[in-house]
Amino acid sequence: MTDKLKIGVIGTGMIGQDHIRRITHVLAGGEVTAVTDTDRSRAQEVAKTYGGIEVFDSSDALIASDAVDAVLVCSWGPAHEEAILPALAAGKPVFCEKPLATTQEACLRIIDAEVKLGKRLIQVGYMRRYDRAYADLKATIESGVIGEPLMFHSVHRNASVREGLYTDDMAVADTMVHDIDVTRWLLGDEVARIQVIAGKRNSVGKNLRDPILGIMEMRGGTVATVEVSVNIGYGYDIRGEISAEKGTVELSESNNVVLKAGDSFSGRVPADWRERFIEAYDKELADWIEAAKQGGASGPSAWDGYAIQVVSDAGLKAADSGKPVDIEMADKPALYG
Ligand code: NAD
Ligand code: ISE
Repeated sequence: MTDKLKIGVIGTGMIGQDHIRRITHVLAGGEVTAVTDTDRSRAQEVAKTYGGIEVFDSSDALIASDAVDAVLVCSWGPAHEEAILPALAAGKPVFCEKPLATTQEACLRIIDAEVKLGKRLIQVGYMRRYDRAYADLKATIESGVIGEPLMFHSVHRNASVREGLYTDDMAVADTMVHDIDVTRWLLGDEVARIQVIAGKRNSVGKNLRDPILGIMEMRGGTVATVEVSVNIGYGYDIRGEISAEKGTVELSESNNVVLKAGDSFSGRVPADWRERFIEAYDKELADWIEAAKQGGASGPSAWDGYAIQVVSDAGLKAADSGKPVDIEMADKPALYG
């Protein structure tokens, strides 16, 4: 396919709109031709803003349309499966925002359907793998210069979350899932056990279990710690450091410049995920568009989505009990290498 990929977007909320903006104004290979949202007025508003976009009443109708070559799923997690399965049945490539689905059973149904097709058609939106700093972290580990990784320390702080909409379980199921993804990816290993500790609560958003500390033991023995804080106030702060046998490597601050004035120095803290990972989102969607044009998919797979869901479910159990929970996963189909 040499023309632009015709993309149908399911879910036109925050990230749906951000992806429509980048497909329309930043990337060259695709165009948004169709949208749908359970809140029809929101979809209509977006179609009006951009022009040339058809509004559909349902995801099934959008997927079936000839105006759609590939499907971008940006609805709420529990609605992802009902969009992905019909898209796979129609043989249309899918980019699904994280999480792949919200239960292991749904993830396995999606994997089953993709395996039956005999080729990958799904990319899941774990965008940190496309971030330059994370890619450098991985390249440094793989170069061998710091030796064997022993520990990974991840910090994931959100300035604030939507009160009433962001619930206790989301610290693991919506936020920590990114850290679970990069831990598996950086270390090239699966999680064997997870413990989640909640201590003193932040008095901002005082009904939430916030902050929490996740401790993951990988099958190969490397240990990863993850701090998730969701009402830190000062900005969106993402950190990561590998401690290895012969050295360490960490993400640097994401500033373009550091200001020194008077007797102090300072730099900008990103406001939110859209700002911090703007390049990574651009790259992940560019990658998806190219692979979709060839009738395939690359990047984080449905298997990654499933593996993260298993760890996330165990993390929620661990948070409730305060005890470590062992990870039990299905066998990995050959399709996912
Ligand atoms: P949002 O609430 O702003 O938008 C979701 C939209 O989906 C809403 O407009 C809602 O009406 C619509 N919707 C819900 N169910 C639907 C269905 N069955 N069919 C059609 N539309 C439906 O939420 P958001 O923040 O944009 O998050 C959407 C998804 O993106 C979530 O899965 C979230 O985890 C993910 N997300 C990923 C990142 C990231 O960093 N990769 C960042 C934010 C959100
Ligand atoms: C949001 O859904 C994301 O995926 C962001 O990347 C994450 O930082 C945030 O905590 C989530 O709510």
